[in-house]
Amino acid sequence: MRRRALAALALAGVGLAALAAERAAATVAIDGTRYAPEVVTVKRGARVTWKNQDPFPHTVTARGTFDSGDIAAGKSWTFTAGKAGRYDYICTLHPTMKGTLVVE
Ligand SMILES: [Cu+2]
Repeated sequence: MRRRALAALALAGVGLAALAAERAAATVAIDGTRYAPEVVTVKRGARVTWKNQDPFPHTVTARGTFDSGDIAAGKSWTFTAGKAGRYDYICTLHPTMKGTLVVE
């Protein structure tokens, strides 16, 4: 019985660790000339990675805050969200592409 309770506690610990990791990192796909999801919310200090799945380059650009430069086809770019705020960004190559990063 005691062993079973300990096993349950260990599993709960793994769940919490997974949750913490989820808050510490997020991924945004760039696919079909769109960011998916368009709005992503993370905790301060989280690493956010954009993965370009299109066969041509894109950027992730929030003027004055962050700018990936060209992300080639199949490549990714990671930004560490250091400051709380709401950051609207675009792709400078396709300015109709819009996304928002919310840092809590
Ligand atoms: Cu683009």
